[in-house]
Amino acid sequence: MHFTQRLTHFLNFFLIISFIFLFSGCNGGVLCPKGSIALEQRSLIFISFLLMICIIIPVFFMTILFLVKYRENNTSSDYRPNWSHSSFIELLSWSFPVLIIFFLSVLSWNSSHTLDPNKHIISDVKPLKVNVISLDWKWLFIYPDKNIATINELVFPVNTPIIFELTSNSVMNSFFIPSLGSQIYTMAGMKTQLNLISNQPGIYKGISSNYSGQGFSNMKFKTIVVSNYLLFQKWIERVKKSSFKLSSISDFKKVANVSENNAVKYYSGVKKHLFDIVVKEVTGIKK
Ligand SMILES: [Cu+2]
Repeated sequence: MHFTQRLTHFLNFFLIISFIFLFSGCNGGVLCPKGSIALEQRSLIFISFLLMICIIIPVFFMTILFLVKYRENNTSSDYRPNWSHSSFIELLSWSFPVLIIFFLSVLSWNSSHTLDPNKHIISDVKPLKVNVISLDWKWLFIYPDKNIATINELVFPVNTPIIFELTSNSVMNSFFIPSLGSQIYTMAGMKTQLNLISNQPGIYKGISSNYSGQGFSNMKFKTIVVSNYLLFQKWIERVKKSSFKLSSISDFKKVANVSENNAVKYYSGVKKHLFDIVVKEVTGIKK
């Protein structure tokens, strides 16, 4: 095979591979944001990526350049065995990394403040509170203002800021809806907070992105973002028809029992302040 032929083969292969990588990412991951928080996080990823490309591309070119220029059978270039220092090269090779580190640090500083998970999302719509408790191996979602709870199903209306309060009844887990951005840890005896919004109705996958034992791989939940408040209200009514209740700690303990591959389950009543009780229970402070 000729060199040019081989090169075109390689370039074709490279093109196909890059297309696969470019478009396969777009089925519900962080690169396919559905809410304003996730959108900002994606641009952060892109900007950092582009900045780092500014270093990587010249390095690739220089590698080829040096290989060609300093090959053994090159007789046309200068031979300077005593050369030892160039301020120009020093300046070039230090200034770019310093500049990029500077830009990246400014970027990270700013975005870690604007995208702080504790920060409430500004909107005209009244925010919705959801308490999240990670169990072995399922997710319990409590809607404290609606007096309902579910296992492995999260439903909320579009364009409504959601204030999540999260904890764990067992080991550490990580709550993550990739399409909406911002993963956050759930820890026993601790409360973490997360503010998210979805600007597009749809069904998004939710996962635990922190390994937590043998049932972990099926510890997934569905996030259903409905297109209006009426549909949300209808869903609440459906949950309220359930005959299951979480009206006492012993009810909760039964739910919290270790189990794998859990189906969606609705609870039409929830003990008041159950979330705070679970947080305190674990720490042993029972006053
Ligand atoms: Cu902690």
